[in-house]
Amino acid sequence: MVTRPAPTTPEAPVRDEFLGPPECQSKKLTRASCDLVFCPPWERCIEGRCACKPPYLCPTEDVAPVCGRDHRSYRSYCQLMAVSCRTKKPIMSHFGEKCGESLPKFRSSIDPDRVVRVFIPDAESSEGGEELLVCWKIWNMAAANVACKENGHPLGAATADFVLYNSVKDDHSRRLPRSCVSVRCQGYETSLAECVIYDKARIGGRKVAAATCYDASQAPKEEECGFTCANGKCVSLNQTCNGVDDCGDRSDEMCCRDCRNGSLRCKTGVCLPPDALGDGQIDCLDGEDESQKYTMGNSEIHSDILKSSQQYVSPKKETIANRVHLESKLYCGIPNITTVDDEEVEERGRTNRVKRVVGGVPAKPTQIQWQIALVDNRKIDCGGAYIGGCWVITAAHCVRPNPSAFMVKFSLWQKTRAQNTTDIVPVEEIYIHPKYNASTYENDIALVQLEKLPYKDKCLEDNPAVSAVCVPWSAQLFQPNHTCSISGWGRTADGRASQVLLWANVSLIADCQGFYKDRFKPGMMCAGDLDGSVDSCQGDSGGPLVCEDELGVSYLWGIVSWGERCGQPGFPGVYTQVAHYFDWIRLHTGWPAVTKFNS
Ligand code: 4AZ
Repeated sequence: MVTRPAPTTPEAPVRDEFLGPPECQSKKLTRASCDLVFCPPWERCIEGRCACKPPYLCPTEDVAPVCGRDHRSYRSYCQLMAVSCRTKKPIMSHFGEKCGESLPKFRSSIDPDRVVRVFIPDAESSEGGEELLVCWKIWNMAAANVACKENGHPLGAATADFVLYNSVKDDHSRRLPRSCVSVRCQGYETSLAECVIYDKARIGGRKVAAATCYDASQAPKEEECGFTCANGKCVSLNQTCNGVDDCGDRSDEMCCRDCRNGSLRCKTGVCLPPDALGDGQIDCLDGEDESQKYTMGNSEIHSDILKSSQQYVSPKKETIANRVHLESKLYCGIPNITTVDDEEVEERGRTNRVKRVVGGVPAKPTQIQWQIALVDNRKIDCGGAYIGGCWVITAAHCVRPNPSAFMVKFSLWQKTRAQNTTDIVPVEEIYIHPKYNASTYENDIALVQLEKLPYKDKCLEDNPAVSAVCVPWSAQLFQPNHTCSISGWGRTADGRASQVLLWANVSLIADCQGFYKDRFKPGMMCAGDLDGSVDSCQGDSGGPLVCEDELGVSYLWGIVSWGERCGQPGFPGVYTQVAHYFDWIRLHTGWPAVTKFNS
């Protein structure tokens, strides 16, 4: 196989309207930066990096067996990839039960004239499989990178292009295949065997896929490089922020102000390829790529691909099934709407509009289903949020390490009167953040573990008016100016605590350091509006600040913590940033209780 020098970029423009600022570039973000993107199902997110999962953690439902190049049969694609992830060797051969020594395994090669060949095993055929070329139609750098990596070039491809089939020489020693298959890779793959392979077709006189592999020794110098990938590879500037993983580590798609050629930009600054929209698999952390605006036209195209891929099973199907499975284990962030009764509520907040500090309106009796009231020696001075299982999150300044002094009231509306859905649960244990500082309110977060019901493995009876809110695993999930909501029984403008649960919308505010100077510490976050008309106040502490993603799933984004009085213009409310404490929360609650896809 030949390698050509990587294309030189004539001049390297310093600024680019698509590529994000140098501060972001210097972070060397890649596909493993799971504050910004999802890890594949065989990896999980630990401290912001995707790490290999133990194979036994792979889901076992809706999976198909796969055959490895080691002649071993694996239960699922996820299991094989988890092993491959640990050993750093490509193991995948093909989907299917048959995997004996006698059955040839998947392989790919790149001819001296750059034509890409694949051998696809087929237990039914007499030769044990078939050699094919790759169709040019959807061939791109992400796929060419995988082909080159698989054939001994760690930095992947320099170019993904085509060769005219008629010009390909039949070199007698090897028969030239008459058919080609379409290969769609995302870029994480270590072998073309791991990509979606579909649509076998006769080639005729058309173009077939070719790749020039990247040769680091002949690459342009750093100063002359359009964009230097995190892995050191050099790509041209117009290959960045186009949705395609040209680098091979996705670093060219991670820090984007805007995306080229109409590819979608997630709010985290990551550009997605067009085929990621509405394909049933969430790629943006907030689910924007699967929200209604994208699922309309696109789902047809995708079902086409799935139909034609009948011939060769696609790993994407299993990934989607894995996600559905993980999602079904963890139910959070979606209130039970049938129980939000809207008839019986007098919305006094609308009619006699006293300006309350929270600027809020009374909630409906079972509207905020994760809101709890923390009872401390019969008094309610704090709120909290139910995150599922036996766990409630509140502010550290609301509790002491004395569980017997506390009770948790679920589905409370009027502060002093239970409704028929109200449930009162004793507290088993209180975990205050070990670095909580009572004078600065740093790390103002605590976990309240509920007592189990007698002879049961759960802590509260099923209650249609109680739902868990999701715990965010990434501080990038919501951005400044996002509108979220707060709720509580705290003080209103007249200085008195509210008798019914109030709620209000607030915006997330960036650069809070500017308002509070060095009183503002890591792990804190501001929200409200700068004229001070909406704010949380004394008595709301520990209560939830909740943000909804593009799919309508609610996350506990903040915990009411402190502020310079209440409703003071220029002094927004300060909240504990829950995502900042994800690893600490998970340490106590365990993985399954809080983790959605990145587990
Ligand atoms: C408090 O004293 C308190 N304006 C809570 C929230 C805010 C101020 C004070 C935010 O518990």
